[in-house]
Parts: sequence; structure tokens; C-alpha cells
Amino acid sequence: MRSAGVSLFLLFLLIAYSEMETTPTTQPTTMVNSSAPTIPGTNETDKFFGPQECWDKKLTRASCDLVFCPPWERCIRGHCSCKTPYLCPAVVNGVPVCGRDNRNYRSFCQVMAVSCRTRKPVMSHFGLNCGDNQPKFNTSIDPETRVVKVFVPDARSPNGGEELLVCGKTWNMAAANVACKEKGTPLGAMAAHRIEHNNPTATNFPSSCVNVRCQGYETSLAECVIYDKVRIATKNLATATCYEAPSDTACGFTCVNGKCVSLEQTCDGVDDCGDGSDEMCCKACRKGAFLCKTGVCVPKDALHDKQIDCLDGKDESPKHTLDNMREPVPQQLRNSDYISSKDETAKTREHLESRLECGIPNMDIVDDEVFEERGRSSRTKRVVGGIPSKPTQIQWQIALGDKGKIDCGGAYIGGCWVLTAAHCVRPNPSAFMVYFSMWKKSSAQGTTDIVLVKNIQIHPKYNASSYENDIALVQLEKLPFSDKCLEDNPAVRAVCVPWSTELFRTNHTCSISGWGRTAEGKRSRVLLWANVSLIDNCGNFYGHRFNKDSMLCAGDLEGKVDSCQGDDGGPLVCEDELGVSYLWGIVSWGEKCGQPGFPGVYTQVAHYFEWIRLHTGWPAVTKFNS
Ligand SMILES: [Ca+2]
Ligand SMILES: [Ca+2]
Repeated sequence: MRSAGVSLFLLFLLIAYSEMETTPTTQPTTMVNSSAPTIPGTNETDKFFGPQECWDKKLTRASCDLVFCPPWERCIRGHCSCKTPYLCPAVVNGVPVCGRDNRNYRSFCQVMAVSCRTRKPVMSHFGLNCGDNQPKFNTSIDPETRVVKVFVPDARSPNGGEELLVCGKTWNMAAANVACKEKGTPLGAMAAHRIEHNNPTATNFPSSCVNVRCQGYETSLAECVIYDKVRIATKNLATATCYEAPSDTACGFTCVNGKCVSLEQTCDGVDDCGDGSDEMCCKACRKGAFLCKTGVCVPKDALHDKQIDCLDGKDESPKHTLDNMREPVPQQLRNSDYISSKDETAKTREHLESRLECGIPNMDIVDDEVFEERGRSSRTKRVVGGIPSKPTQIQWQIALGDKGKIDCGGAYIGGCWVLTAAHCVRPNPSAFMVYFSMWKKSSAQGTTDIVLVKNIQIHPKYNASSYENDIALVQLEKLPFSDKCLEDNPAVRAVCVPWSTELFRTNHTCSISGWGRTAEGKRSRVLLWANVSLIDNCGNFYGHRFNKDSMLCAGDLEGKVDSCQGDDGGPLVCEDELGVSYLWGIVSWGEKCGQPGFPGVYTQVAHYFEWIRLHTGWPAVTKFNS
């Protein structure tokens, strides 16, 4: 139980370092004498390379605590795992895909789900024409010149398709990796180069080239975005040198899959490793790549491409258009001749991510009506250091009635589910009621809904003396003859459940709310809210009582803002770069409300994501990675 406490505040901005030049093709050059990815003593590298502890975690593109899984995978215990194809949604205007196995697949997501499970390239091309007689997509690498050739099926062509070279313009290691993997080299490419077309050995080559853009996860160039077919004039061409382990043991950076790349290839937004592991622990990005707050570098063209790449949505935030972009937005891919796998993936993600609405309050109802008790409010302190909310401002806040008495708060996470602290409840559902849209603690307002409780799930490892695992799910009773537990209410919105403990970092400003004790020790009559900052190293204040995996601290260093008695179970909510609110913490315990040196301690909700999901089901808790 929250008996008193404090906190800290600092705002911290990560500024993405960006270099102007983009040269996507580098051969492993600098070999540093070390077999592990360690930071050499040069300042040049220190500028980009993040902490060694992070690299030691051996993170890859499948580490979904830090990145999103593609639509054909879902995040299970921090790792992207293959979905079964039927979990891919039917996308409106989706284009069927022809497989190399002569089968038709309903969508790109479906064919990729099959590829994911079989670990083999399955896709040939977009389109319905698919049978034994229909030529299939093929990649070849000329053994002499290493020039990359593709055969792209096309029903309109007399030969059933067209043989094309690959243009050098967008060619990079991520794409060369895919080409080499497709041709049987599991670790991908050693080098991606461009050569001039007027190479005398190249006389038998086709007269046109296409651009391909790959992310690096693809199993074949067929899955990459293919676009802009042009006649080869002065254009240069793509070449791929497939990987062979270096003969000496020196390695600039050792990828998680064991491949060696140069240090210059880390933190540049390009998947040189083939498993994404060279981009996961950066403090700045080379060559104009974009740095997510999670330390992941994403390619420049991931900015404002309508797909969220950074966990917190920073790459899609309008706020970051000007300040982080020293270069213009990269030109949109023109796909006049070909269907884009990226468009398909964007549509699928949009569809999947639209299934759950959370974290966005209904602003239409938060009116600006004059706060009716303004005269008194100036003397009423609340959530210590907080200010009175407007009557319908905190739309996920609930009050938990225990035999008619309100001593705890909670947060509505959607469906029939409310999260609160374990210490607020007993396994006795009939004793409890959930009050939605309460403002004054003593009386309901017009928008207030009161709902009965069906079941209470206290975390099985909750420890009432140490406050470990202080979290409980309150399941609401359904309305008569309905699947819903709550009538549609414009003043009630769900807050999102965070699926990753990496979503918000120390110093992020979040807000708390509740009816708890004020600085003067009085109970507040109306719901109060206040801003607090996430605090690191709370063990410094509370020693071993603080468990850094399952608890978190917030407040301000001077102790002016804090949650207090009566705020228990209430929400600590953080907003991401796109303005979506997440339930980051649940008011749990602390000492000496609002005094320096005793920050408030909260249950870290993201740590319990799997437990929450187990009870509520996927669709109720996250729209991402599911
Ligand atoms: Ca790289
Ligand atoms: Ca993006």
C-alpha cells in the first residue's frame, strides 16, 4: 500500500546523428583484432556504437521487445514467431500471390507465413496466373561478373515474363544478402557493389534493369519491392559477392548469426548481417539512417512511410519531420509496373492494427466548461502536487468500490477488463464494483457507469508483504443479453497495455491520477492528475525491496509530485510519439508521499504482458505484434 513517497523529473532528447552520404555498398574493410563486437578505442566508432551490455544480449530483427514483427509473425515472449497462415487477415484489395509450388496464396502475408515455417522461398510473383506452365521468379548471379539477374513473371509477356538485370541505384547489402541466401549461401553476401554497364563481358545481358529494395528478412528477391524498370543507358548494375568466412580470425563485428561484417556496417540502417543484429544497439546512426529511442537504426526510407518502425512511433510522428530530417523525404517508390510487397504489408499491418482502439481519449467530451469548484480548488492539493482533472478528462480511470467504499483506483484496458493493484482486491468478486467516469469521489456524474465484477485474477505470485507482483485483473460482468460489459460511453476509453518494457525510458514524462491524499494529508474530493518522470535506479532509494524487473519508480526529484494513499491501483500513463497512451505502471507502494528521496513505486505493467494476454486474449491487449 502506498504510504508516502516522492520523485524526479528530467526531459531528455535523443538526437539522431545523421551523415549526409549514402553509400549502401561497402566491403568489409577494417578488420579489428577481436572476435566479439567490442568497441575499439576510436572516437569515430564510439559515436555510433551503443553499450556493450546491449550487444551482449544478441538482439536481432526477431527481438520484438525492440522492433515490430512483420504481419506473418507474432511476438511471443519477446521473440517473433511464425504465425499459421490462416491468422493473416483478408485484406481488402489484396492481391493473390503465385507460389513456386504452383499454388495460389491469398495474400503476401499468407505466402510469407508459409516461408517463415518452412524457411524456404515460396513466393514467385503477385498475380493469379499460377500453374505448372507458368514460369516462376528466378534469381541468378553471373559467376564471372557477379551481376545479378532476375526473371520476373508477367502474364502479358509472350515468354511469360522478362529477364532483367538489377539496377545499382538502390542496391545494398540487405538486398545482396537476400540474393545470396536465395542462391544457397545462408549467411548472405560478403559485398554488394555496382559496376558500370559498359563492361565488355556483359554483352549478353538483357537491355533493361529493375530496382529492388529489400529489408533483409526476405528469403528471395521475389519478396522485395521491385520497381522502376528502365532501359540500361549509363546506369550501373548490381553485383553480389556471396559470403565466405574470412580466412583469418579477425572480425570487425560478429553478427548474432556468426557472420563477420566491418564496424562501418553497424548502425547504418542497412541489414548487413542478414539477421538485423548490426542495427540493434546504437546511440547514433551512420549515413542518415534514423535512430529509434530503443537504439535501433532504421533506414531513411522508413521515415514517414506510414508504417510504424520505432516502437514509440517516432519515425511516423509529425513532430519529427523537420528537426530530424536534414535531407528531404526519400522519393516514394514508383511501382508503375509491379505490385509492391511493402504496400501489401502496410495494408495488412494497418488492418491488424486497426482492430483495437486504445490510448486515445475522446476529446469531444473533454469540454472546457469552467471548473465548477475553482474557488476551492486552489487550496485543495491532491495526488501530491497534482491538479484537479476536468470531469471527463481521464477516461480510462476507474474507481474501485469495495463494499461501497472507494479506496483504490484502476485502469480500463478494454473489453471487460480492468487492471488494478493486487493489494486493492480479494478473490471475492461480489464485494467489488467498478465505477467508470467518476470525478467527485462522493457522487456519480451524468457519464458515470457502475458495473458489477464477475471475477478477480490476482497475480499468482503476489506477495502481500513485499508487494512483489502487485497486479490484478478485474473481469467485469456482462450486460444482460449482451457480449459487452459496458454500454457505449463517450466518456470512457481504454488505455493501451504495453507489450514491451523498452517502450518508455528513464526521464520520460508520464501522468498519474487518483483521489488520494494531498500534501496536507486530506483526501481529494475530485479526481486529480499530475505529471511525473520515470526514475532510474530506484534501488538507490529502497534497496533490495525494489525489484527492477517488475517494479518501476516515478515522481520528481524534489518530491513535489507523487502518488499517495488512496491512489493505489491507479494508473501511471505514458504517451508515445504519436500521442497514444499506455498503462505503464500501477500505483503500488512507496514511503512518505511527496518527500524528497522516496519516489513512488509502481508495478511495471509491460513485465506482465504475457500474463495479462493469457487471461484477456490477444485482441484485447495489443494491436501490435499480434
Ligand atoms: Ca548495417
Ligand atoms: Ca516508418
